[in-house]
Amino acid sequence: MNKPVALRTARSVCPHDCPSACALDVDIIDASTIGRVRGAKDDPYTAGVICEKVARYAERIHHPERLTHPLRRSGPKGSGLFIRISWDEALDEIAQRFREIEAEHGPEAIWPYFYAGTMGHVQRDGIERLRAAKGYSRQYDTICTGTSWPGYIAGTGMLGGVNPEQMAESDCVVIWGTNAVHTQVNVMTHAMRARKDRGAKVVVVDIYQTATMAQADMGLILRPGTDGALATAVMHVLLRDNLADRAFVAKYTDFDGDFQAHLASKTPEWAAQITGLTVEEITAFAHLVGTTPRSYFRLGYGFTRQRNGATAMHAALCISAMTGAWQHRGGGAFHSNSGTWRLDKSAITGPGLQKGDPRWLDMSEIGAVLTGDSRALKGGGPVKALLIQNTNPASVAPDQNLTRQGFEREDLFTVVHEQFMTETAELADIVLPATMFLEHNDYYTRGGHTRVLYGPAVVERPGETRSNHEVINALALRLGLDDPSFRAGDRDLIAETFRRSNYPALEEVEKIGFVDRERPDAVARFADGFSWPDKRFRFKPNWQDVADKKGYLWTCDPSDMPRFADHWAITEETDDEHPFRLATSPARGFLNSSFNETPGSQKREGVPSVFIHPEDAARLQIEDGSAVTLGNRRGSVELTAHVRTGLPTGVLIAEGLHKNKSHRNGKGINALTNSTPAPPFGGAAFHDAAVWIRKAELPA
Ligand SMILES: Nc1nc2c(c(=O)[nH]1)N[C@H]1C(S)=C(S)[C@@H](COP(=O)(O)OP(=O)(O)OC[C@H]3O[C@@H](n4cnc5c(=O)[nH]c(N)nc54)[C@H](O)[C@@H]3O)O[C@H]1N2
Ligand SMILES: Nc1nc2c(c(=O)[nH]1)N[C@H]1C(S)=C(S)[C@@H](COP(=O)(O)OP(=O)(O)OC[C@H]3O[C@@H](n4cnc5c(=O)[nH]c(N)nc54)[C@H](O)[C@@H]3O)O[C@H]1N2
Ligand code: SF4
Ligand SMILES: [Mo]
Repeated sequence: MNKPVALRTARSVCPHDCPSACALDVDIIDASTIGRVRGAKDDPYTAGVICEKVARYAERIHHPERLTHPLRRSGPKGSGLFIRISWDEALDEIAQRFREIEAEHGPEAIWPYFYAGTMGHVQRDGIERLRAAKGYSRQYDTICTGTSWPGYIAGTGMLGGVNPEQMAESDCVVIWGTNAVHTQVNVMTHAMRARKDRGAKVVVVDIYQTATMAQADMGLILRPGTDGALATAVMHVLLRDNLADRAFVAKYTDFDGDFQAHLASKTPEWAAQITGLTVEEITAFAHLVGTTPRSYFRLGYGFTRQRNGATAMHAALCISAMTGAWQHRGGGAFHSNSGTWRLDKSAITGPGLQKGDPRWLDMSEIGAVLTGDSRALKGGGPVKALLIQNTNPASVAPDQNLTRQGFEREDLFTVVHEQFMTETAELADIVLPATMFLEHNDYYTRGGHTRVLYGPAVVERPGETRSNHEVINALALRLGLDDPSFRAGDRDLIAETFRRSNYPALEEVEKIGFVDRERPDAVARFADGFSWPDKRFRFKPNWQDVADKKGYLWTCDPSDMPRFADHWAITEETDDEHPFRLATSPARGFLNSSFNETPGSQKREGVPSVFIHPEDAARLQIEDGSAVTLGNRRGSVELTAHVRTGLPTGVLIAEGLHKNKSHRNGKGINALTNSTPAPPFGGAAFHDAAVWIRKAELPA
C-alpha cells in the first residue's frame, strides 16, 4: 500500500504527562485523519526528537476502540455491559443524580476527580471551576509530585532550576532517579550533546540497570530508598577531601557547625552498608562532581516514589549547593520548572466562585475514601458520586484492590469521561466519550523546559466525542450555575488566562505556537540568593515553611523528621514473609496506563513481567519465562519472570502499567502498592513495596 500523502503539517504539542512537553509537527492526511507525528526541529528543547509512542499517534487517535457515544451501565458494576444513550439523556441523568445526592448528603458527597490524561490547562483544570462553584469535595493532588516537589523546595525555596537546555554545556550530567530514555527522551538529547561536544561524563543513579544507565559513563545501582545515604556520604567526602566550595557555601547556604558535625558520621563506609554501593563507587562519584564545576544534577521523580522520597530529593539536591555547581554555566540542578510560569489561571479554575470551605480528600487515597475510612474522609460523610476526567484510578492508583472495592459500591454513582473503555470506565454508571488533543484547543505546560505551548484543534472529532471543557460547562448549566465562564469557549478561557497573566495575546501566541518563560540565567541559578527570606539554600530544611508556601497538608508528626539532609529509614522493609523489595518503574511503550491500548506499544512491552536476579531466581527455582505470583498484605499479581542481571539481589522490578486484564488474575501491579500517604505532605510510594515471589499455580 502506498503511504498516504500529507495535505499539510500542523503544529501542536504533546498533551501527555511527560516533562518534555514536546512541540509536534503532525501530518494531516484529510479533515479527520492524521499521519506521522514528528518532533519540531525548531523547538530548542524538543530539537526534532520525540518518543516512538507519540510518533505513532495515528494508532491512538484512530484506534477502533475509541469511545464515540455516551453509555449507561446495563449490567452489574464492572460487568462491562453498557447501552448507548444520547448526550441529553446522559447529562440530564448526571445532573439529576448530583442534585439528589447534594440534597440528601450535602455537596461534599460529590467528588470531582481528575489528573493528567491531558496536560492542557483548560481541559484538565476546568473541572475545578465546577467543583468550586458547587462546593464539592476538593482533591488534594499528591499522586505524582507529592514528595518530589516539597523535597526540592525545602532546599531552594522555589520550584525552578537552570534551563535544561544547558545540559548540553555541562561537563558532568547526573541523571538521578529518572529513566529518561523511557520517560523524557529529550534529556538524553541534551546530555548526549554534552558528551559528544565536550566529552562530558554522564552519571546515572537508579536501582537497576535501566536503558538510561546503559548509556552512562558511571552507573550507580543502589538499594531502593537509600539515596539520602548516598547523598550525605558524597557531601562527607566533599568536605573531607576539600572539594566543597567553601566560599559558595558560606555566602549562599545555611551551612554551619551543626550540619558539619552531622555529616562527620556519614562516611562512605556507613553509606556503603545502607546503599549496597562500594566505598570506591561513592568516593569516585563524589570526586567526579567535586572536581567538575559544571556538574548538572537532573533530579527525577522516580527516587521520590519511596516513602522517604521528600527527604531523599532534598538530600540529593544538597550536593549541588555543597559543590557550588549553581555558579557555573552548564552546572546547577533541576527538577521541574513548574514554579516559573507566573500564570493566573483563575479564569479556568474559578477561585472567585468558591462556595464554602469543603474538605480536601487525598487523591492517592481514593480506595480508603471510597471504602469509608473516616480518617481519609476527614471525619465527614461518605462520597456518593464521582465525576472522573483525565485519569484511570482503577489502574494507576495505589492499593488497587481497595480502590476497586470502593468503585464496586452499589450506592456510589460514578461518571467517567474517557477516550477508551479503561478499567475505571468499566466501573462507571455513565461513560462519556472524550476528544483527543488534536480535536480541541488548549495551551500546555510541563516542568521539563521553559516554554508554554499552544495546541489548536486540527482535525475533526470522531462520533459524538466532546471535550472536557464542553462537558464541564454543559453540566454546570444543567446544575443551575450561571457564571459566564460556563458559557465561554475553550479559546475564550485561554485568551482570558493569557490576558490575566500578562502573556502575549492568544492571536500572537497562535502564530508562533509558544510563549517562552525562560528566566534570565542568573535568576535561574539564584545568583542573588535562594528563595527564602535570608536568601540561603537550606541544608537544614524547615518543612513548615514549605507547607506554608504551597498549602501542603501534614501527614506526619514534624518532630519525626530528620533535622538535616539525611537518610530517613522509613521504607517498607522486608521480613521473612516478604523478602523482596518491588519497584514499579515506567515502561518505555506506555505512559502510565495510556498507550497500553495501542498495538505498537503492546508489541514493545509484551506480557507483564518482572525482573529478578539470577541468584534469587535459582534459589526459588524460577526460570526465565516462568509464570510467577507476587504478593503481600494488600494483594497478589500474576507476572512472567524475566531473569536478568543489572539489579541487586532481593530487588524486583516490574516495568509499566499493563492493562489489569493482561495479568492472569485480572489484577494490575498496583494491587501490591501502598496508599498510605508518604510524609511529610502525602504522595504515593509506588516504588516502595515489600513482597514475596513464587512460581505461579496458574500456567504462563
Ligand atoms: N514511557 C513513559 N514515560 C513517562 C511515564 C511512563 O509511565 N512511561 N510517566 C510519566 C510521568 S506521569 C512522570 S511523573 C514521569 C516520571 O518519570 P521519572 O522521573 O523517570 O520517574 P519514575 O518513572 O517514577 O522512575 C524513574 C526511575 O526511578 C527509579 N527508582 C525507583 N526507586 C528508586 C530509588 O529509590 N532510587 C533511585 N535512585 N531510583 C529509583 C526507577 O527504577 C526508574 O528507573 O515520566 C513520564 N513519562
Ligand atoms: N505502579 C505505579 N503506578 C503509578 C505510577 C508508577 O510509576 N507506578 N505513576 C504514577 C504517576 S507519576 C501518575 S502521574 C499517575 C497518572 O495517572 P493518570 O493521570 O491516570 O494517567 P494515565 O494512566 O495516562 O491515564 C490518563 C487517562 O486520561 C485519559 N485522557 C487523556 N486525555 C483526555 C482528555 O482530554 N479528556 C478525558 N476525559 N480523558 C483523557 C486517557 O485516555 C487515560 O485513560 O499514575 C501513577 N501510578
Ligand atoms: S510523551 Fe514525552 S517524549 Fe513523548 S512526545 Fe510526549 S512529551 Fe515528547
Ligand atoms: Mo506523574
